[in-house]
Amino acid sequence: MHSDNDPCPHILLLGCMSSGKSTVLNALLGRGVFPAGNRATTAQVFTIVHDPGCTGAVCRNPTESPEWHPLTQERLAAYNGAMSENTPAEVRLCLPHLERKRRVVFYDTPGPNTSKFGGHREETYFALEKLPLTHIFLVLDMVQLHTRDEEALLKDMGRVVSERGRLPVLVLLNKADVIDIDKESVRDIVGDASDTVAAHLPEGSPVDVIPLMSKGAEVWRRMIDRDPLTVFETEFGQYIDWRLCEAMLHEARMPVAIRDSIAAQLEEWERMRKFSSAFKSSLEYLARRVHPEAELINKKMSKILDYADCRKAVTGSGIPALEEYIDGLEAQGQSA
Ligand SMILES: Nc1nc2c(ncn2[C@@H]2O[C@H](COP(=O)(O)OP(=O)(O)OP(=O)(O)O)[C@@H](O)[C@H]2O)c(=O)[nH]1
Ligand SMILES: [Mg+2]
Repeated sequence: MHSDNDPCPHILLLGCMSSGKSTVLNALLGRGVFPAGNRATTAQVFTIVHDPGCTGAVCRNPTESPEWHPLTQERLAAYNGAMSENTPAEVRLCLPHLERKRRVVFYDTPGPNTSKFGGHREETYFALEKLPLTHIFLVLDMVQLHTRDEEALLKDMGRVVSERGRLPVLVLLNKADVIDIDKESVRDIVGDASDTVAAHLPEGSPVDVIPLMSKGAEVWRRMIDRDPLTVFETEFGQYIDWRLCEAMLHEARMPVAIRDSIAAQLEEWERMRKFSSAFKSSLEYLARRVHPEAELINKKMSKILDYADCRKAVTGSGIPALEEYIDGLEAQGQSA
């Protein structure tokens, strides 16, 4: 179905346990299919092939059988940990928000720092050392920077990058939603993360940084699709600090064209939100004063109002910036 020598980006998602690697994939897809949770969750490597020509999302576990099945959360949960060593389960899908018409291969890996499952570390290091990679997306948890585990992973990543040759690293600073913008500086956190990662890489290695709210993006995209959410997810999706989104966009270290594009989209959705809320106020006025049926219309309208909010929130989550970043990647420098 695809070959490892495919001249397209081959991206390793690397990071400590629970930093949000699988959630980034769910956010890109706009569905909650990749196993994610607050404990050591992904147990083996998953190969995810984005193919713009793919009409239905499918998956298979070559350890079990070569047959493809419709992609569901249940099926991936059943595969997770049931594969032979170094034999990734495979997913084939079309990520709906990537625009460039070419394949992109992602490898989701287990956080290597669980003391309970030694095999997780081996799987991840197999992926880091042996898979045909062109890029590393290093997912760091904003709440858990500078842990010993992170330090150990950065050291190993640096060693492998030196051995393998050119392998650009993009830092995804995830869980930005936990930042209290009145007390913490996004600029300082981004600068610190960038310096820390660069210090572990060969001199002059490029290190870009995109702050993300990947769980938020997943939830807002699912709200737009009317996908059933858990109570926790619904609550999670209620809150967003627009000042934080602005700061994330300003402080991200990525091509200027992406920043400009996202800033324009944010403005557009802000206009839509204002328009929607003005419209809603008029309808409320009508409902109260003039037309007894206006209340009904108003109920229908509130869905659209949620829509403009959700679209702006997704835009500010960093995930569309990541998508433009992926579209801009060149597969050069492929090693292995
Ligand atoms: N607050 C917040 N939580 C997030 C975010 N992204 C992910 N999480 C939560 O963090 C937990 C871990 O997410 P996963 O995606 O499973 O992390 P992972 O890196 O794949 O973890 P392993 O597979 O165990 O290595 C889950 O409970 C997610 O809901 C985010 O942007 N903000
Ligand atoms: Mg995972």
